[in-house]
Amino acid sequence: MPRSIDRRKLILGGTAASLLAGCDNRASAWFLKAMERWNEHFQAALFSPHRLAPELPPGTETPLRDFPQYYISDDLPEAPDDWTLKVGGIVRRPQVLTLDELKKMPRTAMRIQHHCVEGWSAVAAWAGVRVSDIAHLAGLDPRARYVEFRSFDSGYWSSWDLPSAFHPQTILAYEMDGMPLPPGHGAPLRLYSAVKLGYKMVKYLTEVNFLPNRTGGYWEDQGYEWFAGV
Ligand SMILES: Nc1nc2c(c(=O)[nH]1)N[C@H]1C(S)=C(S)[C@@H](COP(=O)(O)O)O[C@H]1N2
Ligand SMILES: [Mo]
Repeated sequence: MPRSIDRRKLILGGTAASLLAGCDNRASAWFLKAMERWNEHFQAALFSPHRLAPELPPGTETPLRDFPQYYISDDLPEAPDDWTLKVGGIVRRPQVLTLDELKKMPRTAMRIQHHCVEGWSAVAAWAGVRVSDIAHLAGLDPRARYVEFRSFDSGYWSSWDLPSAFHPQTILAYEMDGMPLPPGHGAPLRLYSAVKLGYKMVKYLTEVNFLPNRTGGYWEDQGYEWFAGV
């Protein structure tokens, strides 16, 4: 009896050890991908498009000077004078929107906490246009399942599942703490959401593309989790 238990331990131990040590790289890569997919399904199943994240009371904002500014470019990304937002992919009415046009659309405001995977968090009040309102304006094709966000910051980008993008607390923000979005935080327009980690919230937006297929992102293509729900 003790001998057969030892044998089982040995077999299990051997399999786990070869995966962990990366002896068989293809097998362990496959295993990690499978785990990520499983985890993503699990998170997507827990995710409710109707559940609102708690908002924070006025006065809880992190002082602006203490709210970190992250961009991959060497220098502060600067919007061109003729900046517009292009809305495309599989939509019936592709759009090219100016900031004024965006500001005339229904406004959504929220005061929420930011979570960066690097271990910091901060609070700000954001205001802008819901991604769902943008999709409505552009006439979303029912085959769309994902949406890609692109920026003028050295090609930084990300892609999202539609339920998260259409959550009522997912907006394209042009205002932070009652002021025009500062250059360090993504001026003139950035994605902001209560339901995703920091790296999903693309700043310095140029394009929103609704797609039938899932793509990647700047950090996602380097191994960061794709779903990245909060
Ligand atoms: N265009 C662009 N968007 C971006 C990034 C970036 O480098 N470039 N960094 C992401 C990361 S990792 C985080 S945590 C947040 C940081 O937002 P903040 O600069 O307003 O704190 O922006 C996200 N969006
Ligand atoms: Mo981040």
